[in-house]
Amino acid sequence: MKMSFRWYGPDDPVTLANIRQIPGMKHIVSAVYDVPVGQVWSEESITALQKACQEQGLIFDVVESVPVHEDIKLGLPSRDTYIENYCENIRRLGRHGIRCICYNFMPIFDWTRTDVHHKMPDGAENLIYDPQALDRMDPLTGELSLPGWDSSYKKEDLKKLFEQYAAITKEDLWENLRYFLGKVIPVAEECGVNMAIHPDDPPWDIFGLPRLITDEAALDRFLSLYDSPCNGLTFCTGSLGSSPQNDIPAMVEKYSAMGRIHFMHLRNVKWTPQGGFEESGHLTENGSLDMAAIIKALKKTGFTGYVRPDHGRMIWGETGKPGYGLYDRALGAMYLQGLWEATE
Ligand code: DNO
Repeated sequence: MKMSFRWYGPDDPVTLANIRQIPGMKHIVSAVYDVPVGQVWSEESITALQKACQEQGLIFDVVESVPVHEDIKLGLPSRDTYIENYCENIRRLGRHGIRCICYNFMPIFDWTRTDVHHKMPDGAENLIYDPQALDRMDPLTGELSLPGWDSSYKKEDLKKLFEQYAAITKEDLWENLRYFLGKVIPVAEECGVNMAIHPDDPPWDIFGLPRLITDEAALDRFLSLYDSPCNGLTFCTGSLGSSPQNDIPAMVEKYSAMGRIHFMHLRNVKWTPQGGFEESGHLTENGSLDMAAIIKALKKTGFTGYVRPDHGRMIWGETGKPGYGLYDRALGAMYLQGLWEATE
């Protein structure tokens, strides 16, 4: 496995100089953040990221994310222009040494939590999802601040998007995903780039919006939409694992054996009696997932793709982007590498 760390670019309070000091850390996962969704990334911005990583002895070869414009998900006539821009981004990134692109196909909202500063008994802060709290949130009237949330939306844009999604079914969304893959995967193949869809987080519908990538049946269906090694997965244990119905070690073993996992997001979650979850420390005993069994499944299937320690808690007084501080993710990286070494 290739150990990587997500870095939000020069504005990230976590610096590359910090990241390089984490033992075993070699690869950087990043993105160009100053371009609106759907536009082409400038060669200069990509080169600048690449250069900054090289200067710290790190390799920038994974992008998370090239976001998919809502018109593509909605299947609007304008989608072809946005898909062409997407393909151009794949070409440019491929030329700059990017081997894996992570993206998602969730309508409007990316990952969603109901509290990103939840105090744990030990004083750490974590992120939680409480279904009752979600029911009380109204994205159209309330002041919304979600972690994976594009804050550039105005209320009226959002209202229009909700109306547009009300007119499409889950099957329409699958069809729009198939159309997208039909155009981008051949380009990815030519450029030697692996596309890796991120599962929906949480893996169920929210705010009445349809979500697709939620369980094993959905992953099977997704992979069969375009049968190419380049059409693969970001297997996020915390996203799929927040549903107790998903057997995470078995799913990891299955898709890794097929060679269709290009990127692993590794973190633990703890299910709550209310049907929600808390993001716990990475350790198996902290949550509901068997992290050692997941690593063993990767080892058994000869996994050589990218791995990153996913969300950490905020500990030791650190402040910053919820889920993306330095300290707890660094602890996660060490724990995961320890498990990996123990399997050798
Ligand atoms: C959350 C992340 C997601 C992920 C996107 C991929 O922490 O894993 O926001 O980057 O869903 O497009």
